[in-house]
Order: sequence, then C-alpha cells, then structure tokens
Amino acid sequence: MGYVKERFKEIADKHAKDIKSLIEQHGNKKLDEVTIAQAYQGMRGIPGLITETSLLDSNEGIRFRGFSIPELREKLPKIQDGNEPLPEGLFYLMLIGDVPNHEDVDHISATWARRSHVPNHVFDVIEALPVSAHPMTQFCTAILALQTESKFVKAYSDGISKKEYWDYVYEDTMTLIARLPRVAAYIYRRKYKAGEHIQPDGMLDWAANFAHMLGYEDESFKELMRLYLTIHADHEGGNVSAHATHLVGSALSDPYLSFVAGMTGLAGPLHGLANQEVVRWIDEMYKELNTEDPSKEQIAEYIKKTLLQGKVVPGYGHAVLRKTDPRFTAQMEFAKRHCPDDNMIKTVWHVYEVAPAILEGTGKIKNPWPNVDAHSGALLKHYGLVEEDFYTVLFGVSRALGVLASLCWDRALGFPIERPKSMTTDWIKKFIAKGEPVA
Ligand code: CMX
Repeated sequence: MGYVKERFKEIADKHAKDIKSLIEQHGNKKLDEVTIAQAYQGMRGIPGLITETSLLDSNEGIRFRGFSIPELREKLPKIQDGNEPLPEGLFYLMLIGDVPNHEDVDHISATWARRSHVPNHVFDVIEALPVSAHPMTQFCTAILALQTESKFVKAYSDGISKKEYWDYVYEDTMTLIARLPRVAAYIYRRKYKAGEHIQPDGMLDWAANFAHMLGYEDESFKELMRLYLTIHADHEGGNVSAHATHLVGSALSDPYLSFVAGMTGLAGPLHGLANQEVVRWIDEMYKELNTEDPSKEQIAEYIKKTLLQGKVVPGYGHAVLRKTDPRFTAQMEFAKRHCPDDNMIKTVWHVYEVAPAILEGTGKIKNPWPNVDAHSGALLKHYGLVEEDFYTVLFGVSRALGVLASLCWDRALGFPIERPKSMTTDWIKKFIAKGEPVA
C-alpha cells in the first residue's frame, strides 16, 4: 500500500468515528426547512449532501479544504520556476485534507504515470465510433470501455466485506485518473489531427504530459493546463457532475460507472458544455457584426438580442454563486500575464464590462456575473487549441480529481445508497389543503 493510501485510511477512520458520534449526539438537529418552491425548482439551497473535498460560498466562491483559489495558487507545490499549482497537489489536498509537500506530489505523479497505460480495446472502442461523434460522447464511451479494468467489480464479486470497499474504490480512482489524459488526448488527435497520436512522456507531470499528448509543447500552455486542471476539479457536491457521480456511486456502482454518470451530466450546455458555447457565441457575434473587434455598445446590443431570442448568455449566471467566479478571475490574471493582447480574450473582458448590468436589468437572473466557462475557451484558442467541441473533455479530465476523491470518501465513510423522497403535485396540493404531510 502506498503511503498516501495508508494516510488516507488513517484519516478516514478517525473521521468516520467523529461522524458516528456527531450523528449520535446531534442527529435530530434540523439543518433547514424545505419549501414547496425548492422542491419544484431544482432543490436549490436544500442542505442534503455531505462532500468533504470543497465548499462553495455564494459570495467568495469555492474553497478546497478551506483554501481559496488564490491561496491554492500560492501554497500548492509547483514545478521548478513554475507559477501554477500542480493538480496532483490539489488531489492530495482534497483526499487528505492537508497541503502536500513536493514529495507527496511526486508520489502521486509517479503513481499516475505508472498506471497510465490504456488497454488496446479502449482505443478500438473509440475507433468504432464515427469520427464526427462529439468528443464528450467519445470520452464517455471510452470511460465505459475502461471499466473492464475495475478492481472494485472483481473484489465485490469475490465477496469482500463492506469495510474493504474504500480500498478498491481508491485503486480504481488512481488508475482511472492516471488514464484519462491519454484517452482524452487520443480522442483529440483522432478527431482533429488526422489520427497522428503522440506517445506519453513519463518524465512529465500529469498536466504537462497531457498537454504534450495533445500536441502542445509551449511551456506557458503547460502552465495553463496545470491551472486549468486545478481550478475545474471540484465545486462542492451539489453540481450535476459531482452529484451524479456521488449518486451513482451510492448504489455501489464502481468508480468508472459512477464517473461516467458525472461526465454525461457535464456534457449538458447549462453545465460543462457552456465553455464550448461561449466561444461559439462570440464567434457568431463576430460574424453577425462583421468585426472581430466589436465596441462595448455593439456587445451590449448583441447580449440584449440573445436575451430577446429566449437564449441564455453562456458563461454567465450560476445556481449558487452570486459574485464573479474566482475561477474566472484566476484565468483573467493568467491571461493578463501571458496574453493580454489576444483579441478574443479582450472581447471576453469587454463582455465582462457590459453583461452584468444588462443581465441584472432583466430582474430575474439571480447571478449576473461570469462563471468559470466565460473565460476558458478564449485562453485555449490563444494557444491554438481552437476546437471548441473538445473543451468540455478538458473540464471532465479535471473534474475527475474532485468527484473521485469524494467517491473515495463516500466509501470510506460507509455512506448508504442515496434515496431522497419525491412527491406528486397531487400530494403537494393535499399537503397545502391539510397543512401537514399526507399519507
Ligand atoms: N442568460 C440568460 N438567462 C439566464 C442566465 C443567463 N446567463 N442565467 C440565468 N438565466 C435565467 C434562467 O434561465 C431563468 O429563466 P426562467 O425563469 O425564464 O426559466 C432565470 O434567469 C432565473 O435563473 P437563475 O435562478 O438565475 O439561474 P439557475 O440557478 O436556474 O441556473 C445556470 C443557473 C448556470 C444554469 C444559468 O445561469 C445559465 O443557464 N447560465 C448560462 C449557462 C452557463 O454558463 N452554464 C455554466 C455554469 C457553470 C458550470 O456548471 O460549468
């Protein structure tokens, strides 16, 4: 057993004991009341999930184990002379709860490099799909093909005890994360680079090796990948990709099956696909206005037109956040340092100057500020990764870190199958008439 795994087990056992006594002493304490509106409107704000890896504050944004994104950028280990955190370090932080040192990060990097070999049948399965299939369809299919390697499935059918579930979920987690960059890069090179694949470089860190396999050797693109794969990793437990992974995992579906549920959710345009939609929206604006340097007035008119057409302005709004997403700010800072003169990036910044007031003016959009997806595509385009259909796959590779670290915790803490109560509208009407729950 590697020392990170041993450390996780030790911490998780202690935490499980704490939770047991917490439930014994305070289990009946109410967290909140649930309204009829909440039941109808996406369960917004209902506290009903435990996710240890990160916590979202609607004004401050995400904190990973208590650390904000600016703090992570300062405290997590970096490569020598690098500025951006290594995602391996964030994974360690989410799993263990403490900021790792270089040795911890190297340990995780080496583990993932060792396990990164993707079995041939996975490539065959990808090849069976038409090349025109959306990259997220190819990605999800490949994850299902990887599932044949699940150690959890084998151990479960061999009859392991409940106490051992975490062990095999941990093993599958590490193997799956190790293999995702190779699979994602394969899909990218297959679809956009005539199937000319690039072999992994085992000497590079996880993010840099991913950039290398995609075909990008620029050092600042590697830095962008380290930042990108860190900031997209987790956003507490209620978002669609995290919640779906957790929910499916609660049925003891293995990490591959659980993660693919999260990824099919991430592929929705209101969630992870928004990064692709933002770039398309800007391209369409350029086309319609016949300029790649629209004025703020022109952008404002275009936003109003989008709203009038009954469409969403992609990259803006959030179910929980009520201020500018710090993940947007982190990317903006990166762009200011590396590529402040890029045209599309300047457009993104101009949209930021005019969109919030217009969105707020509708009187119904609860958060008029940009989310993570408003910036990422323009940065990727700057480095030549112009194929926007692929952007959600990058998000998915990153999201694996958070949702799979959480899945390890779910099994280590012995969380049961998830089964909230649903009602019919008839039940709601009877409840309103009677003023109390009805049978
Ligand atoms: N443009 C236009 N209308 C918007 C909007 C936007 N960016 N954001 C919200 N609205 C609308 C909603 O569609 C809703 O309209 P109806 O009442 O007519 O149905 C109304 O404003 C109220 O919505 P809300 O409570 O403010 O937002 P929700 O919690 O329901 O939805 C989200 C949140 C993210 C789905 C929504 O803001 C949206 O569609 N944004 C654009 C897509 C996007 O950027 N998604 C990425 C989110 C981050 C991520 O998960 O990756």
